[in-house]
Amino acid sequence: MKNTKVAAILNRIADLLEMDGVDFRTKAYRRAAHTVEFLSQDIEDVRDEGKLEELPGIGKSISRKIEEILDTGTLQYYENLKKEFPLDFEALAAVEGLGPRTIKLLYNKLGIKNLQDLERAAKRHKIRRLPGMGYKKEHQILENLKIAKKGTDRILLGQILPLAEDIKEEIEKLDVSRVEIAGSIRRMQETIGDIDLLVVTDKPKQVMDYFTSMNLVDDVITRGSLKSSVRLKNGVQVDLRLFKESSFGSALLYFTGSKETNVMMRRIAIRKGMKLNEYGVYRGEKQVAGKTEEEVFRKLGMQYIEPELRENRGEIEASINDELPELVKYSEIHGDLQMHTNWSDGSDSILKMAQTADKLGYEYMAVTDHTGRLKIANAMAEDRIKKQIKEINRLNQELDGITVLRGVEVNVDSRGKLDVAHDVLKNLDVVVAAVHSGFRQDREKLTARILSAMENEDVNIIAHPTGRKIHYRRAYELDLEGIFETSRDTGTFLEVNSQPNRLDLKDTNIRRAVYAGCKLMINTDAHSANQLSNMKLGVATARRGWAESKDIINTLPLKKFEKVLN
Ligand code: DGT
Ligand code: CA
Ligand code: CA
Ligand code: ZN
Repeated sequence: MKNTKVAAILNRIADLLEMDGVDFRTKAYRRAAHTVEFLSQDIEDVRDEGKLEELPGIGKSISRKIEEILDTGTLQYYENLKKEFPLDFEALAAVEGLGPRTIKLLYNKLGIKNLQDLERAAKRHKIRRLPGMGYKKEHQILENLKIAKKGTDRILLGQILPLAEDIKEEIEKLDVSRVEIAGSIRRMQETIGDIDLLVVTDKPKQVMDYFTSMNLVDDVITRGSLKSSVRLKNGVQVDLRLFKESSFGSALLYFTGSKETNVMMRRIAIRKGMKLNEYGVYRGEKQVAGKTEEEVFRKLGMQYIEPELRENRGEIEASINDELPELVKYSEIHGDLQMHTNWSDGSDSILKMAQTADKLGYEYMAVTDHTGRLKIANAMAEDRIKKQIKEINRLNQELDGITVLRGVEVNVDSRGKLDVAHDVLKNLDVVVAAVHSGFRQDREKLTARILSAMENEDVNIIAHPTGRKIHYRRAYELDLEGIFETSRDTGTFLEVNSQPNRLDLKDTNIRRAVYAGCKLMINTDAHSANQLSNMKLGVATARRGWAESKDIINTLPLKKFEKVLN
């Protein structure tokens, strides 16, 4: 169970040692970390059997350290190393291009300990004067720093969407004729900066009074007759703006953004001898459109652009040329093909998951609990997989309305092999394969692992293909074009994982995959029944990736879906 934790500490020691340069010690710790990470047994069991030193790359000294971690939860040697370099290594290392050596240089020469120090030094041009740095590197650090900082300031869409919808519903109970959520939330961007609300009302005072005194509000930032901003107790800012009915469409368009899309739209209006702003489309002084978004687009000679596409990624041109995709709809999903139950690390029973999926209107779902040797997530060994198949068969006789498919989520090991035998897999309807360890392998190795999983005939789906976790772990370095090609050639589906912090593949990669001719599946990877509703985040991501229903296999009805699986 503690394998991941032990491996993480060993890797961090290697990081810290590497600040003095790569030597035999850093290599030894990396190797040991790799061994522990890929270990098929529980590290505690190995230790109890007194066999730590028999593991590859683990000698007397590291084995003692592993014991200390297992006994005390930490390691004095590691704590001391951290004291030697009292800096926020994690945050600094999250800046692309900053490795242990550079971090040490920056600490020793400029005393840089965290992102704020780094930003100050870069802006004062102190970094370029350091040996081996120069103007270009300094500039790059500043750019990458922005990305790293943006990453942590912003909030996951999945965390904020329900809250924004609640606020919207409460305001709808007042004397209002329209309430809409605008901004990045309406575009369903994966992370968001704040909540933007637009309201039409005859009772502006009533609305502003309510808005500035909601229970959720911590602090009123500004209160005006047409715009107020508050900060909620969870730190999120909410802007509320009032508009007239006759301007609501153009206001919604403007405050939905993105900024870049707005700029392009305004140019088109000008080219047509008109003017576009948040109050309407104008010819001279006369408002010629503005009540609805549709009307504004029409007036500008454009096809309506769905909010999820408004990122200035070619949608304006496509709209003018009548070439926008017909995006997959939120209501078109017929089944969810990755979820976990209390047979592994999920919290609900198969029955509860099935009943909930049924309520969501699905025709089918697959139970894909963790399997194999990896000692995480209460994985199922082969005998339990067989038992579970029986249980699902029994349930299917009981249930009507939804079909439960028999599936597993298998691990792709360090050489691209699966951790469950073909003889077991061949009896299942759905085999989801995923990389769950060894993220530090290089691009070639990681790509090769995924390719060989795709070439395995038992595998139907590659789950969360790039492994990223928003705010936590960058995507693996992968040859995505190679993966797309093999996915297409082998008919292996790539997942759009709907977990709020995964959304993997992400929008821009979905677009590349669709362009390459791959077929995708949008799954929730739910670990409880209420997480099944995350599906809309995955669909939103697919829409942001310009996917149509023909690109998404689980838009198929069961009969056709089963044919495609075989
Ligand atoms: P966020 O809040 O950082 O997740 O992103 P947005 O897109 O919601 O940005 P926000 O809240 O600053 O503004 C909402 C929309 O208002 C934005 O998408 C486009 C529009 N907008 C705001 N400021 C400007 C601006 O300076 N120029 C233009 N053209 N549009 C703007
Ligand atoms: Ca916003
Ligand atoms: Ca805003
Ligand atoms: Zn799981």
